[in-house]
Amino acid sequence: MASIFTRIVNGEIPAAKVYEDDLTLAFLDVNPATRGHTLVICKQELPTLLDLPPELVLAVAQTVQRVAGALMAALNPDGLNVLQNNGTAAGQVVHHYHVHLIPRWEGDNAVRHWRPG
Ligand code: DGP
Repeated sequence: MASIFTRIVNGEIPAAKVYEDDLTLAFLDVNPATRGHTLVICKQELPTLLDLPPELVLAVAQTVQRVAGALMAALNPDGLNVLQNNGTAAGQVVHHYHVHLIPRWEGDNAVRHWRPG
């Protein structure tokens, strides 16, 4: 069965898309830790970082950098977390490779209280 993120890629489930290219997609997290919490995925359904070929590692990293810049420009946070979970034991709930971009403001305590999933 296709992952929930593959269903977003295919347009079967709506998402607030932030950026898209041939290999990657960025959209807002449905359970945001802070305002602007965004996920960057590779469109191909691969479970973890360890499963990606080098060209997809690069493509996702480039999209992460691009979207990070856009979030900083749009929301003017004090900082930005880039987080990524691999495997259930590490907190990964959706087993389709993705990177969390979480804008941070001084004193927000957001990630301490946020649990992925
Ligand atoms: P992780 O625990 O790293 O696998 O994080 C999965 C994230 O995916 C979690 O923060 C919530 C988000 N998420 C799950 N289902 C959906 C969905 O259908 N739409 C969107 N936009 N985000 C989702």
